[in-house]
Amino acid sequence: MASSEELHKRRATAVARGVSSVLSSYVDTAAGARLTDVDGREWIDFASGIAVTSVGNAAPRVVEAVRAQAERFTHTCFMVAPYESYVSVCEQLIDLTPGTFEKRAALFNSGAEAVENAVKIARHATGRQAVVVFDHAYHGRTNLTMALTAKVMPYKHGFGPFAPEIYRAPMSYPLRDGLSGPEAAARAVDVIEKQVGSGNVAAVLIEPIQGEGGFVVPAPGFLPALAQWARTAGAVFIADEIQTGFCRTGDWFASAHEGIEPDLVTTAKGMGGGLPIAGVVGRAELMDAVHAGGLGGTYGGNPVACAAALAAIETMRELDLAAAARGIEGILVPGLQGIESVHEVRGRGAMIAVELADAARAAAVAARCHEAGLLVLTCGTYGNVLRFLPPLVISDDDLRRGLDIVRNSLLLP
Ligand code: PLZ
Repeated sequence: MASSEELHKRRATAVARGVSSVLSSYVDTAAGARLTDVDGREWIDFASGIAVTSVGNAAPRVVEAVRAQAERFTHTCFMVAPYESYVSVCEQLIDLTPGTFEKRAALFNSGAEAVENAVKIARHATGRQAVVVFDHAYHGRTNLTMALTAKVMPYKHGFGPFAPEIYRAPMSYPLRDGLSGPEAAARAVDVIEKQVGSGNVAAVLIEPIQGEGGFVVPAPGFLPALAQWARTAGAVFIADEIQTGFCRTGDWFASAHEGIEPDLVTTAKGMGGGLPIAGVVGRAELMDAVHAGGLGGTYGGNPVACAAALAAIETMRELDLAAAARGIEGILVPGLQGIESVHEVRGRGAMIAVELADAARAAAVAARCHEAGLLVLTCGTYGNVLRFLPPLVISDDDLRRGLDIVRNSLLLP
C-alpha cells in the first residue's frame, strides 16, 4: 500500500489545490470512533467526518443495509422508478422532526442541496423572494448557499456574483454581544423590518446552533422570538439542522431544546450514517405548494443511501444515541472548564467547542492534538474555535483519552 507521504505527492499533481484536507495522513480503515491510516497509525476521531458518522464509522447495521441494498438494486432514480425505502425515510423525517402538524418530505444528496430546495419551496409557497440569514451562518458552497453563508474566506472569495435577495441579520452570540435572547431577537427583527420589510420575507433561515460559524449557541429565547416573528410576518421559518440534527445535540433535533417547531427543517450529515443523503421536511401546505415535477434530481434519495439512513436511524433509536450525546456533554464540558486559555466552553450534546484567543492559537492546539493521535477540527468566523464532534458511539475510554489530549494541548503555552 502507498504511504501517506507517497499519496501526498501524487495528490499534488492530481487533486485540485482548492480541495484541501485537515490531515496529511491517508485513511486505510475506520470503525466506530477510530481511524487507522495507511502508515498503520491509529487515531481517535473527534471529527466524525464533520458530524456525519454519529452512529460510528462503518457501523455494522449501516454496512449490512448497504450491502443488502446494493445487491438488490443500486439506482433507478426515484423520479423514474420509485421504491419503498425513499418513502420510509420521508416517514422517519416526518416522525422525528418537531411538530405534530401534517408534513411532507423530499430527499436530496447534500446539505447545500437541501438548503437550496428549502429556499425554493419557501419562495414558491409565499410568492416572496427575500431570505433572511444571520452573521456567522454556514449553509453550503453552491451559488445560492454561498450567498447564504457569511464567511468570505475560504468559502466565497472570488466566486461571485452571488445570488440576490439574501439579507443578513445580527446573530445572538452571548460571549460577544452580552445580549439576552429576546434583546438579540429584537435587534435582528429591527434590521429585518427596516432593511427588508416583513411583507417581503419568504424565509428566515437559521442553524439552531451554528456549526462552521463557531458552535455559537444563541441566548435562550432568541430562536422562539424569531420563529414567532416569522409566523406573524407570514414568512417560513427554516431550521438548518444539517449539523445539529439526528441526536448530535442530545435530542433528535436541536430545535426541540427551545420548544420551537420550524415550518421546514433541512437535514443531512448524520442521517445517512456516512452515505450522502439529505432531506427537507415540513408543513404539508408549504411542501405541497410546489407543482408536480418541481423538485427532484437524478440521485436524490438514492436507494443505497436510503438503506443506510434507515439503518442509521434504527441504530440511533436502539442505542438511544440522543442520551449518549448528553453523556458526552457531561464528560467533555466539565473536563474543559477552568482552563485559563479557554474563553468559553459551549455547545450541546456531542457538539462542544472551546473559543480561544485567536486563530493561531486554535491551529496550534489542533496541531498538537493531531501529533498526539486525536483528530479535532477548528471553526468560527475568526478561526479561533476548537470543536469536538465525536461519534455518539464512542467508548468512555476513547472519549476520556481524547479529552486528556485536548486538555494537555490546551495547557501547553
Ligand atoms: N448547513 C449547518 O453544517 C455543512 C461544511 C464543510 P454539505 N457543514 C460542513 C465544508 O467546508 O464544506 C453544512 C452545515 C450546515 C449546510 C451545510 C452544507 O452541507 O453536505 O456540505 O453540502
